[in-house]
Amino acid sequence: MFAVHLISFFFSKLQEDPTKKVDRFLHGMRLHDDQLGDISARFQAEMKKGLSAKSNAAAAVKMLPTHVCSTPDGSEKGQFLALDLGGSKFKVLQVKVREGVGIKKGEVAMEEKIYPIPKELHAGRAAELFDHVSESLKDFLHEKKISLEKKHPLAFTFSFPCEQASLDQGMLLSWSKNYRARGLQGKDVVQALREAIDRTKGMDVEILAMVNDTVATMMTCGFDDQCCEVGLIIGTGSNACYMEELRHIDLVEGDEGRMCVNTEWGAFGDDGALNDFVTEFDRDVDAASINPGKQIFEKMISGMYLGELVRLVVLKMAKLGLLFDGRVSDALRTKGKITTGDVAAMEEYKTGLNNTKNILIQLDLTPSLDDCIAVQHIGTIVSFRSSNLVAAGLAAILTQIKQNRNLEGLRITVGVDGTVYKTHPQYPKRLHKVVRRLLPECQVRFVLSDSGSSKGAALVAAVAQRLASLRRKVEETLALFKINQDQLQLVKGRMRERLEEGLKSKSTSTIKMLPSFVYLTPDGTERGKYLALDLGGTNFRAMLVRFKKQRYRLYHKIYTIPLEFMQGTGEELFDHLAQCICDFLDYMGLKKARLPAGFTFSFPCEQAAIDTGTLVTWTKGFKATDCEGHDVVNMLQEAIKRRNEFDLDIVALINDAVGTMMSCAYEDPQCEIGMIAGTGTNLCYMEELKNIEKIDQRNVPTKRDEETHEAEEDKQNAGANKKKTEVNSVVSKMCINTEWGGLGDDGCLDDIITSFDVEVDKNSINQGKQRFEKLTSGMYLGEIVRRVLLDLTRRGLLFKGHVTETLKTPGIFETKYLSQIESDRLALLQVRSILQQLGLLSTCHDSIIVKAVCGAVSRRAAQLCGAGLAAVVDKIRENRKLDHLSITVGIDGALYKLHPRFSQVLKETVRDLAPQCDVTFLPSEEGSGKGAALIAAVARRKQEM
Ligand code: 0WK
Ligand code: 0WK
Ligand code: BGC
Ligand code: BGC
Repeated sequence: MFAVHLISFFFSKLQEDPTKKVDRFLHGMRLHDDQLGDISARFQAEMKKGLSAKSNAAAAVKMLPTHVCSTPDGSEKGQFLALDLGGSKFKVLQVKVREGVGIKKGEVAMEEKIYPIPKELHAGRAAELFDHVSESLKDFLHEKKISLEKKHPLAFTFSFPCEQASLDQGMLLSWSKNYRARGLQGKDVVQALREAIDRTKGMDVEILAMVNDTVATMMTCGFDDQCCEVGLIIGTGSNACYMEELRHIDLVEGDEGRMCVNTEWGAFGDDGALNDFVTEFDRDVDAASINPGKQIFEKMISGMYLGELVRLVVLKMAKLGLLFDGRVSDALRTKGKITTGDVAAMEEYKTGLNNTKNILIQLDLTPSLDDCIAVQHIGTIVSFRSSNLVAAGLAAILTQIKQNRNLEGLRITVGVDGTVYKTHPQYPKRLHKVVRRLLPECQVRFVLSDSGSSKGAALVAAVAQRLASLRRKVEETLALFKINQDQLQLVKGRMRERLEEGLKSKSTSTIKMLPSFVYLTPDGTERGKYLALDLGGTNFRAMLVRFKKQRYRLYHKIYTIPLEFMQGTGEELFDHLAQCICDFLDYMGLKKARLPAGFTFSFPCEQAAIDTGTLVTWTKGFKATDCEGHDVVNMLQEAIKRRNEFDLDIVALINDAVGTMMSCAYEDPQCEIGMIAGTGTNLCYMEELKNIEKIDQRNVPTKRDEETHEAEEDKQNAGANKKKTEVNSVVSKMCINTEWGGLGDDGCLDDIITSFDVEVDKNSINQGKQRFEKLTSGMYLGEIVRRVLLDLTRRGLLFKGHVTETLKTPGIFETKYLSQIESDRLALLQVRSILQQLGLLSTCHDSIIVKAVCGAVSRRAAQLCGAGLAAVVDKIRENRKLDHLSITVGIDGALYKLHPRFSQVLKETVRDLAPQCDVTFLPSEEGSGKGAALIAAVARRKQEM
């Protein structure tokens, strides 16, 4: 019988090939690559519309954030219950990921049971549908003898468009496919399931994650293939998800890392974007569907509709006499009579034609061979168009990923599931071919999700569980650096007590409160040329400052201080300084000038006068020998003498905080505080002389002393100075260099010092000293961060637990990295490249944690400095018996100037802790050099008197 058919087939070849008439009839469905390229571009445009906050609401393609931020990384483990609802089969499963009896290492074992969903529940009340789901779950626990007592984490695959604010919450936007249960749209699906489980009673289930089936499929395939970053469903419905850059997802906070986006591409065209490709048959399918106007793209490609499309085409051609000699049967007129399964059967290699015949006969038709060939070809065109359209959508997604990563080509895997893809013989091959034709520069691998999506859902739940416990553990560590308002008030109080104590003559305070013998801030009358020398935390600067009519010129040169001089002998260190000065004077052609000099020495010095000072103790990275207890001005003079190439008249020795205050006071007379937030930390301020018990008040100069000579010079413009000279009052204030870095050396900060701080102190060159500085300054913040990162890595919470030599290297994590890593401008990728430079390979998630650690450490530093400053400004306000004080703080140091958030947190903390003070921060432009020259100018004038 069949042979006869074959012969007449060849005979008919001589007649017109029946497929030709079908090709003509369905030319609107036969899409060539340009059209597919166009559809792909349209879809990518729709994707961008869905991702952007501005256009998302109106976008047809919703691009729903899924809060799945990483594909499986091999560390997921645990036992989970899983529900898989929304595809052709509702399944309840138990998934054991690398854990549990008889699970081979790295393996996942699953037990599942399919529970039919009675048709009426598809369109009934959602509560009933979920009761059925929950009762099925309970039945499954019974059947699999899974204890009802134990708390079971559950992963829920729900294959409908949901707007999710987190993994364990999701509002149903609309039903699709053959579901339209009432009372759930706009509601939280997870909550509805929880309520149903509560109604069913007798189960203790914790719903950890709800995912779309595309996401679960991507994760399932990602378990074995790390390149799997796209999930594709071509089943009853159709949809795709992929890993998008977080910075492109406006609806989710943060721009760091990636997040899986559920495109819900089924709705592509709902806004008419595909009207020029939608055929009359598509419109008929849509009109007869339960959601007309919705899911246009899905209705052109997915299993729920392909069979119907074929039926409508066959019906139309039959009516037009192009098939079955125009005879039409009721069956052919009946919706759903040709299923997508039938279409797949028609396309079976060998049996396709015969299957077609049988299908048509079942439709009470008596098809000729040509009819069978034609109908088979209709099936081919309809399913071919489906795979072409899916390819176009996929090409848009892969192009988006390629562009996101600025790549020429892309090597990626697509995880696929769905009855159409799985059961339609030709579908996979066709899809792969067209994708590779549309994207020749990409290497796209397709992996079929062999065991359904619940493995993936369980992995998401495992990730959620792990991330939750990881986040909890990281949060616990970061919480150690959190300082609340009460604690800050305590620090402010402790700072205040020790400021007061430090002013006393026999003070035991760890805050040394060193008199600076600087009484007045500049008044703009300074004249002349001065050399300013500035030994700070990281380098040495020599400057020439020339003051003229309230203006100044400044030339400077910076010299590094090699470590061997910082920690060598005092002689070597000061010889190095002398050599730098010599080089500078040579460069300025002033070797013969014997200039008056101001020496900024950023270490605690006990001074008896403005031009002498004994180094009390080294701080920061310095520990040159034979310096502590010695007069640093002498040591420099000795070195200059030893060099015997130039001579200097060092008329002032000041601390960098004092120099900074003077520099800024030159611009803003209200500046009476100098603060350094740099390698080290310190603050000075103008204290009432009467409060400084430790100095001999008799040696206090009068204002005249401080101002007289101007009178001579300005006799010309007598009027102006007339008022000044008459006042011969005693100066009332002196600048005190607090050396607040020592707060806590008496243990008064032990309640906020963490074990990491203790380690940093123990491994510093001045253990037990400068505890406040070691919590707040640039020399130490990077090291604190490194030790926290080391601890988190050792606990497996970071860098996959790989403790690299780099991470074990003290001082490797410089504080400048904090400033870089915390800057908002820096995308996570750049954070990763900083970590890479440090030899630390990191994931996006790692970098988020590193950034959080940097933020916690720098925030605490700024808050503590804010508490300290609040203590000082409140003291000054009370000194002056003011209800309200306006004052300016001259500030310098790389931490204040370069860190993206330090200055803001410092300002906020002072405002909160000293509400009666209005504090203005004035960053010092030229460093403390100008300040040193100003003080030198005042000091020199006094000498000449
Ligand atoms: C099997 C997955 C399920 C998904 C389904 C889609 O486990 O999550 O919804 O594939 O294909 P369908 O069953 O609709 O053909
Ligand atoms: C610049 C000043 C200098 C001070 C330094 C502090 O001119 O006196 O020591 O700031 O900042 P650091 O260099 O420690 O960041
Ligand atoms: C739903 C998607 C789902 C797809 C495949 C569509 O109708 O809107 O959420 O992923 O079907 O099941
Ligand atoms: C020193 C201070 C200096 C501060 C800032 C501290 O280590 O003890 O004298 O002002 O660093 O440079």
